[in-house]
Amino acid sequence: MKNPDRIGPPPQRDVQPSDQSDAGRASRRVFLASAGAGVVGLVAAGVASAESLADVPPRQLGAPLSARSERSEFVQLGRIPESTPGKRNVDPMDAINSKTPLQDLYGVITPSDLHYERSHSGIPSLDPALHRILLHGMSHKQLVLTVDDLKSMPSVSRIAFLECSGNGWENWKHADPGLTAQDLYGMVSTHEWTGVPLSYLVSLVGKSADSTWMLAEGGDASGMARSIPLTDEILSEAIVAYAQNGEPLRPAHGYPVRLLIPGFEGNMSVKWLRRLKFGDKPFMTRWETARYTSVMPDGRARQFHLRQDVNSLITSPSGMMAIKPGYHRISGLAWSGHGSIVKVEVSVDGGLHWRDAQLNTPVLPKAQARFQADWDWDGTPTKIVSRSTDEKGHVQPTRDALIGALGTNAVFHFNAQQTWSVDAQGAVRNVLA
Ligand SMILES: Nc1nc2c(c(=O)[nH]1)N[C@H]1C(S)=C(S)[C@@H](COP(=O)(O)O)O[C@H]1N2
Ligand SMILES: [Mo]
Repeated sequence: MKNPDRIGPPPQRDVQPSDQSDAGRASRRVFLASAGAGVVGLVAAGVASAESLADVPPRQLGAPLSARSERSEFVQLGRIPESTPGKRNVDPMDAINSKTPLQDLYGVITPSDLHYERSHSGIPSLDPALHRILLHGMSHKQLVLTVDDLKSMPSVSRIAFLECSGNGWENWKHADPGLTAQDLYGMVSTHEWTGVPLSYLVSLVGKSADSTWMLAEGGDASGMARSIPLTDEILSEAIVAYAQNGEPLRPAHGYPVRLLIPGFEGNMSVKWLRRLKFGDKPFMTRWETARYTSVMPDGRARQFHLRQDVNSLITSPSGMMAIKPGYHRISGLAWSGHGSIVKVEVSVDGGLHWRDAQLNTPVLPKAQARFQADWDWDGTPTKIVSRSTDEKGHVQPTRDALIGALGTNAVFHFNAQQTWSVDAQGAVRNVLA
């Protein structure tokens, strides 16, 4: 639109309009959407046609270049620190989680400063020159490695999600309608991780053949220590990582070195790693006897539920958003600790009918995948929901099926389908189903 108050010289016209009259101008600014135009027509709905540079703002003088770039002043992105579970706006001293703003992000890689944080005793500041990693137990050699030793070894890089087993725990018993995608599922993020393959270190110390478990211990005050089963899968995929998204690990994520076990519950990816001990049975730390167990409906506790199951959610539109009738590009994230996502289905009528969403490529194993689907909302109240399937054939369960199997005493491993309701005003809210 022509702005009479425009400051600066009039922009160059590179397209000659055939009709300069206001009426002609307005008539050309009709909506491009037309019947039967399919996806393209839908996408263009609401987009006015422009005809020359007079319709776009002029060029601008720039700010000086800098050593480190910041986000635009027009972009507000942040995590939400909380105490557990679901207590928000807490004093950061009391926070134990800080959640990723899933609904504000694009693609599948989480910016490093927005990767969720889960730390049981704060964030230690470890000097890499002083830090050491002890390798011992049932192995032929005992070794103490420096961080430089690790960096001089063969390395791998891998894009993988990390997810706290507590992710989604708000929805076990009831659905708080005031929660956003971030509040509900902000404890999953995807990064590119770089480090030494665990298998390389295992061969370096000569792990004895009957050592089938490994204790991983962190250097923070919490005494975080987990027993890791040394399956072929974990031996071939685990990384002793020192970098994330191209830079050294950030302190909150384990600087200078952490374990990364793709596909398994986040607490096994021990941060600030100080020791790996090989053994022939689980070490039964308090983290696996008291902490990361789930009380089943019959009262018994389930231990070593280690893998993160198939999961997905629609991030746009999602909780606490407001939408208008008309075209919407549904977008969301799907992931599975079993491997690659092969299918995501979307329902816009509360699960009565399903259709396949588009999966953005590449779809990587044990990484988040981005899905999209077209939706023309007619303005009547409804419910939208997604359901993912992974390469091993696991289908994301309904909430009823998950509760039927695990009851509601459990806190961890909630991977049920997430339903958002949309009311007549277009308000999007968290509901059970
Ligand atoms: N040493 C140590 N390692 C730890 C933790 C911790 O508190 N201390 N938290 C664990 C938990 S519960 C999770 S979900 C992940 C979170 O990793 P992130 O903060 O890098 O996202 O780290 C795990 N590793
Ligand atoms: Mo966690």
